[in-house]
Amino acid sequence: MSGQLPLPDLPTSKDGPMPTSPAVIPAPRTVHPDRGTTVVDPRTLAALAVALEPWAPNAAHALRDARTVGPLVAPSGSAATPATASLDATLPSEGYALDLSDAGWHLRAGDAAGAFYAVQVLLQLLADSRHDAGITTIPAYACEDAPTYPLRGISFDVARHFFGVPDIERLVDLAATYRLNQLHLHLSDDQGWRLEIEGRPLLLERASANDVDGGPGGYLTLAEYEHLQDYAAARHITVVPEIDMPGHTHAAQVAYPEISPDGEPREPYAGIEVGFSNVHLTSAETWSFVDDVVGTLARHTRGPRLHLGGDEAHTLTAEEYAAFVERLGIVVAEHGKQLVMWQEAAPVQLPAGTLLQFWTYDIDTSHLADLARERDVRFVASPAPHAYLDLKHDESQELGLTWAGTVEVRDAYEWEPASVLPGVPADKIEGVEACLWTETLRTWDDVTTMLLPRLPAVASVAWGSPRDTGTFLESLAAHGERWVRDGVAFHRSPQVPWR
Ligand code: TNX
Repeated sequence: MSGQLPLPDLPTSKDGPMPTSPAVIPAPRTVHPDRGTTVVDPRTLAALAVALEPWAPNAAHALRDARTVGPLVAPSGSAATPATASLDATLPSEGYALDLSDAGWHLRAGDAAGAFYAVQVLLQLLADSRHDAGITTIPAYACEDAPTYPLRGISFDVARHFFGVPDIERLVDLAATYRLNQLHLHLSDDQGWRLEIEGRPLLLERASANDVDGGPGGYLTLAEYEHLQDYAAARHITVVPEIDMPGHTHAAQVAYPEISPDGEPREPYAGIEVGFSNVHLTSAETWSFVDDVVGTLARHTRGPRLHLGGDEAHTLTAEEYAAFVERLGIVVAEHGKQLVMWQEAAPVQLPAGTLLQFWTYDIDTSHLADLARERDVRFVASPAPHAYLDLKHDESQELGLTWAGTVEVRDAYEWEPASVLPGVPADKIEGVEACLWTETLRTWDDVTTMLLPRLPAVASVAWGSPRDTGTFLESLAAHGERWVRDGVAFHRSPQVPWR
């Protein structure tokens, strides 16, 4: 876990003319003022990758995929700009410093993750490079940077509509660009079950070939799940799997009717209602099922955390809910993992170190401050009006929901985690997670249309970037050019001065 650094007071540009700052998102903490440009030489890039390889191989690998605007050739008749890359123990975990000029390209980082993030910044500069008379240049950039929050995530609902390995990989790539470090996969819901579970073959046979509107559905095998974790780890991203209980369980009940309160068979569900299902709370059948599920997740998840849902169990009384969730916490602890739950679980006695994910103001939040003071719990901020990227950008957008209003790019950018969780002190906030639910999203283009340009906004909040809306929106315009080049669908928010 990285330490929390105080944010420096940086001047903002709100009053002056629009700056033409390099389009780096999230903006680093400290960026040195305009120092002109530096020539991009492929030999310098290669030397930097070689220097990174021994201690930051993921960063070296990412750098070898660097792309520039126009062909990249070594300037004739001159020696290459030298490059160095070093591990610097004085920098915080995930922190880094870059100093790029024609005198030398220098990278320092507190650890391999920091080096990876430095390279992500460099890749953004290269993607926005200038190419003139055969010479490629980028700004002579120098910055020092570290994240404020140790957890910076994106959650992806592959239960309402299934998205498989290639799409999840693409999402990991996008998350890495914006220096996120957690991918939370929502792997079960009323409409479908999406992960192979040892000893429970009927989950895949009976409860996965369905999604909202009766689409084909799908699932991840455990081998695919392991592969995705490797893919994510190579980008310094940890996967947190979520299986939702004790509500959102209709699909599980289709597969194993004996875990239902009435034990009756059920047909697959293809609607988008929430809050109507729950498992039998105390039966041996249910708890043997829970043990199989948590056991499989624990054995096959590399990261320390398992998310067990706990949201919208509207069919239960508070006492029934608390008894079930308390026992769930014990099972997860017995399997050696840390628990994450949606905020509804706040009143329940949960294992020390549990993370509670805040998402809505629609349920009573008055107890959160007491809880933060009295118990060993920490919070993840996913407030729907800012971080729910499945909500429409504006009323005219066809995709998306509106239950918590609309979320324009400025709404996703202009907020502070410590101000949105009522009464919770900043040091109890582990981080920020953007959420992408997929009731209305069917294709990868739908996914990126909702994520872009808002994921970079939430990522800036999660990183703890010094906020400057004008500069940020300008930077998005530069990133938009790249999305156009790469054929990535995005929402042309009228708030962004697209180029
Ligand atoms: C609320 S967020 C839900 C999800 C829906 C989402 C739609 C949460 C913990 N529950 O079941 O998909 O809203 O925005």
